[in-house]
Amino acid sequence: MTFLTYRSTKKLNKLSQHPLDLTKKNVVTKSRIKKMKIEALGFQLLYATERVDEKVLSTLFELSKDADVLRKMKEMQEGVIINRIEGVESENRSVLHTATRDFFEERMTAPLAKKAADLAKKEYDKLAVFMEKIHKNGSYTDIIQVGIGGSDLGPRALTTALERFHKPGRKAHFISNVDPDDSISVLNRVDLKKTLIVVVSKSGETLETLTNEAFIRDRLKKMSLDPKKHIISVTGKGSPMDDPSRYLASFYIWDYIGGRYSVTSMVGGVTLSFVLGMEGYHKVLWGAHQMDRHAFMAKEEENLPLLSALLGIWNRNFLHLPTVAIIPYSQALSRFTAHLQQCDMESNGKHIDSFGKEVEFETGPIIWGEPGTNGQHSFYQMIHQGTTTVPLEFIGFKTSQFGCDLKVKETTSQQKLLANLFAQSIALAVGQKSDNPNKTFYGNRPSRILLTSHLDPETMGKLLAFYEHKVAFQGFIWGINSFDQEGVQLGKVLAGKIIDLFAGKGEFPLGSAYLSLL
Ligand code: G6Q
Repeated sequence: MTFLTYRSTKKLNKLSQHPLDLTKKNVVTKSRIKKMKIEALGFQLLYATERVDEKVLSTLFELSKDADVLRKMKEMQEGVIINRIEGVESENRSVLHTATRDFFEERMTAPLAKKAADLAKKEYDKLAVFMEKIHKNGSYTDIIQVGIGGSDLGPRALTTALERFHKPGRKAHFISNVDPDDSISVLNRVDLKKTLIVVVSKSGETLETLTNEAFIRDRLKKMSLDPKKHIISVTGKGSPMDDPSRYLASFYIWDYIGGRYSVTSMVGGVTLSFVLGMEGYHKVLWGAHQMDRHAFMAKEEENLPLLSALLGIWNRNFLHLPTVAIIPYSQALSRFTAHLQQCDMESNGKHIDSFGKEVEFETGPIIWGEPGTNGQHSFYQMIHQGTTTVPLEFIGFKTSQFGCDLKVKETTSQQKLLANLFAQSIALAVGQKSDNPNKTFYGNRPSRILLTSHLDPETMGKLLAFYEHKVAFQGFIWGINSFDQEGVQLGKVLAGKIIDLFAGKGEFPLGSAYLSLL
């Protein structure tokens, strides 16, 4: 059976002919808002403003059973080889990012998962010893993470989100782009004498990262600084970067940890433990681990990432909405949507299923977003009155991170922030009738809110894993492989050919045409 042939899919198709009209009187009511929610691990997922009724919901849960997603989630975490396309050449391996945080009391017992978790714990312990030395030594104040894509976005998002918890006097910087201005602007900001550089590349052969490493080595040399006292590597065993003699310290990751799922591995671990301390990084892992277990152990009806995945499928495949805006009402999460954009679009932007067959339905939507309330003063016009309906996923916190706030006109800034979040979800759902077409809001623009108390390292870990598993659940339902990324290869190959042209080598007529315009 496949997504299109499940009985539940057929039922949902019928139900989608007349989706719930949120603009009708007495639909979005106080009792609906209080009732349409699930709660777990300190999070509430509020979905009263989605276009679903009880019938649609129960059928969505049928869909999750038809696709057997809880079993698949468990199998993923056990190390079953799910990163594969049947019958054609593919990566053909396990997907075990959850092993990078599976060293708490309750652990996976399947041999592959256990082995992966043991290896991850070994790296974690090695990091703890290294960080202890670094902290004692006290001569490093800054760290620069050099990496791109999965080796940049997640670590950058979490480091930014947890700035409130950074140790005093510790700063993190990131260089990702091969644009030389990216390197130079960071290098101009730090005192390299007091700076650690962590070069992160799973493959050890990414053009941008190797170029930027060379850029930094050159700078260190010019300052008569020894790279071996400053540069740390994180890479795969046997990669071109796997040469511990060139680095102050070397850490490993494995091929079964996808780049975009690697935040909790050493890919994010070095920078996070530098700024948060080992205990802060440990809390992130603990949070993620709790969500990992919840994702396969909680019943369908109580499962946070699964419900979010199902509501997303309803919007994408049955209401045919092409995009999703993820809007955190939290400045700390200003880089989080960029990470989720990669996590979701690189995972589920696929045109074939796991059997190599062309899919005849829509897969991953376009993911984008910026924090609220800022977005309200920019693209919300289109969201409220444009011709494309954009479902929203809001993230909100009851209290601020710093706890430093001021009452202005009887309310705190945090209350104003939350007021805006709730107002938007209501306005988008119910709309506004008016005789003036310019002031008419059609409503029926779906949204849901993931609400929790505050953003700390443990919550951040949960939030990260919530989204990783939401993406995985959607892939399981569609029957696609969410864990490879062939789509980024072609551009890389052609860039290589054009780089050759710059170096006076090779032939590539279309590339030469561009070069002739320079
Ligand atoms: C993520 C992708 C991709 C990758 C980067 C960097 O899932 O595979 O974004 O992370 O291309 O790759 P390296 O870590 O190998 O340099």
